[in-house]
Amino acid sequence: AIKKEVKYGQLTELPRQDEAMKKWRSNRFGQFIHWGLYAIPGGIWEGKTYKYAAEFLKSSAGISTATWDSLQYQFNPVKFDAKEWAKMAKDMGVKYVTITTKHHEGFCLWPSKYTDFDIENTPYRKDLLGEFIKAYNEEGIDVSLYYSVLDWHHPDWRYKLNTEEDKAAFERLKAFTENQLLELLERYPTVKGLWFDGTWDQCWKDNGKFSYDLEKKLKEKNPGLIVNSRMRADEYGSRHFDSNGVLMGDYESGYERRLPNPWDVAVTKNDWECCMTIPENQWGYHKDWTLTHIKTSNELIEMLVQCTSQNGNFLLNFGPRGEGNFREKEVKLAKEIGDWMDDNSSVIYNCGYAGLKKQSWGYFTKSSDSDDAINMVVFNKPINGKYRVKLNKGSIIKRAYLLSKPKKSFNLEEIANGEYFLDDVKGKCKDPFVIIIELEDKD
Ligand code: JFZ
Repeated sequence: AIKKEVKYGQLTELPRQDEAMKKWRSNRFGQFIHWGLYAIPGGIWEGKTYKYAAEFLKSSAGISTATWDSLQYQFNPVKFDAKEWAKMAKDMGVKYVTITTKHHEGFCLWPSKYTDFDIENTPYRKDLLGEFIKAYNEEGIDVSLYYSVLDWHHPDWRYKLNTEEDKAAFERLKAFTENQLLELLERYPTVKGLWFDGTWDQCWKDNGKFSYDLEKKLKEKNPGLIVNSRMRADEYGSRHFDSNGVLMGDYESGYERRLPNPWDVAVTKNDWECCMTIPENQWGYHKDWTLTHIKTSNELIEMLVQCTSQNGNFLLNFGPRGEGNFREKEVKLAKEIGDWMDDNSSVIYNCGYAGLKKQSWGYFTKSSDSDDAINMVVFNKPINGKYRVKLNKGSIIKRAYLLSKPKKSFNLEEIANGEYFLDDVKGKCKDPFVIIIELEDKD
């Protein structure tokens, strides 16, 4: 294919190898928080339940902007305890968090100079985002900020620019967007990343230069800042990847409620992140969780491991209530995942693709700290009780053992060059468990 000249594509060479990016990559597990006015009605309006995503209730129920915006005067999360939230996240095992500072509804969780539709003008009044960032940072958790460019509240937002008046409005929206983002980075200097959303509108796609210049400006303001590919379009309107297929932003953020399926080694060459909901498509708080399947902790842990095995991060979403606390089910799942992480996080943090094909019992991961060990995370126990392990030709297993019982070694049966059966593995099979493979030194 003939290469196009792309002026407003990627800013730097990928994958980034600076300290900030290495840290992001080693984190692997993050918490996503969707919180805004939509948490108050929680998917139910005038007695009617709307099954579609709770954060879209305004649009699903056809609520006028004036009516929706008046929810601002009800936003009073008296049960919000930033320290408790941060503790729950820490105990779950996440190393970073991404919180919605402004979702499509346009309401801002920080006191913004550029709008009155913000936390300052609610009964709560305080700088909620500031409290949040401080508490998470104190637990050692990196904070990234989600920001929707699409804005149902802002009078200057429109999908497509048809008239001169639309173009003038978009100029004002661009200034507003840039001002707010620079304000966020100015107010909260510990922020590690920005997670852009609502960038699928025609106006954004038609203005690749704007997102290019903006990415540059934001990174000048906060060196090391990490932005998702969803932020960007190039001058031809290509999103995420430029017109030559080069990834834009710092990592691919197209894995939305899905994983590479089937497992695919091709994805390991870029940094990427999967964002996932616990129910089906619900990001904001929905009162009725009987509407769809609710994932179990083992399903979620498998997704986390699958991401890790392919060099991806896993961002698991929580939707707190309007009052500021989490539903019991979310607390319980966080605890179950945390219990698993307590014993097994060494196969997650700082780990990635092991250089081997996917095998039927589960996933390999490999720590970048170790040359001679690989981790097997088991989700499917074979009926014959033997684990078939296919390594690269010439690889010799020195020893294999359960991470939870390092003293006992398994019997090894060599089947072919680099291929083994592990026998006599009496792993508990209720939860995903880890087998460590120690390799013979090659030289
Ligand atoms: C967007 C939002 O509309 C949604 O409310 C939530 O914030 C989510 C994280 O992002 O939804 C999307 C965005 C992209 C895709 C699907 C839903 N996509 O690329 O398939």
